[in-house]
Amino acid sequence: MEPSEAWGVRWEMAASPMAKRYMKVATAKQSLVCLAADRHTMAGLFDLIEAVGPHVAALKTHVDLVDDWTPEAWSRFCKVAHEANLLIFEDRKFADIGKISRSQMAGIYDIRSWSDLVTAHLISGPDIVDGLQASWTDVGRSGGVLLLAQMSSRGNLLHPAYTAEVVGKGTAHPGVFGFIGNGSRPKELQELRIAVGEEKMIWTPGVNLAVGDGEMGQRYGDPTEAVLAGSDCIIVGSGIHKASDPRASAKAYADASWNGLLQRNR
Ligand code: 5BU
Repeated sequence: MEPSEAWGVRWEMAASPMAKRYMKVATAKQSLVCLAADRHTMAGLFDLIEAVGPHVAALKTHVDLVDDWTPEAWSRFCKVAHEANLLIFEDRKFADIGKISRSQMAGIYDIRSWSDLVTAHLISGPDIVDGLQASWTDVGRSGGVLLLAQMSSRGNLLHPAYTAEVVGKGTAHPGVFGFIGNGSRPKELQELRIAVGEEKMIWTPGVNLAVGDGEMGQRYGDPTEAVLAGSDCIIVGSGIHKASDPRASAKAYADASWNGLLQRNR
């Protein structure tokens, strides 16, 4: 199937080359799954990528939670991810002023040199997006920012008025790839999609086939429902990496998300 057929209006409206790249990969793999690769060792990460690579379209990392992290091992890991045709998304949740966020993209982890996407809060104002974009330019690369418009955790402070401001500023900025929405609440997600319109991506954590409450305030919603409500990518962590058979689990999430997309565009 061609991406234009699978994605319909989103494909036509998406202005960002990174969004097009994601939709192509997702179509080729028939999977709208971003794996939250929250394993704490490099070996665990390599195992995971090998097991699930064919069934996921992107890889979400927390580079600072790996116990035995080294620049060499990480660069090998990113190479393997590229070979597996995965976008790399560092969920760093930047929140500082523009110039410091730009510097934080460098430093020991040098996120600007290997990330295709990063998350940011808009709490410090819109210049954070320019700071992050400048850091990719500094190394001759390009990337996209996902702004946190909602979160999946209970009691979070991203209230509707805040969400509306993030969406208003973010939709107007070409450096914004899209928004993080709450995958655990389809109704909130539908409202977010209406506010965002068709041009930008909405990616959603808080998704698990076992719907309900997770650890420490995490909340989970159903993958197909999230896509039907307007999510373009379900971010799944423990549902895959803690499963007894991560590959089979990744395939199950891929099918649930892909079926959701086909139903949505029917
Ligand atoms: P889980 O194991 O599927 O619960 O992992 C969820 C991942 O998504 C984890 O890496 C979080 O950092 C990330 N996440 C989230 O759970 N909720 C949010 O609102 C945001 C990110 Br933003």
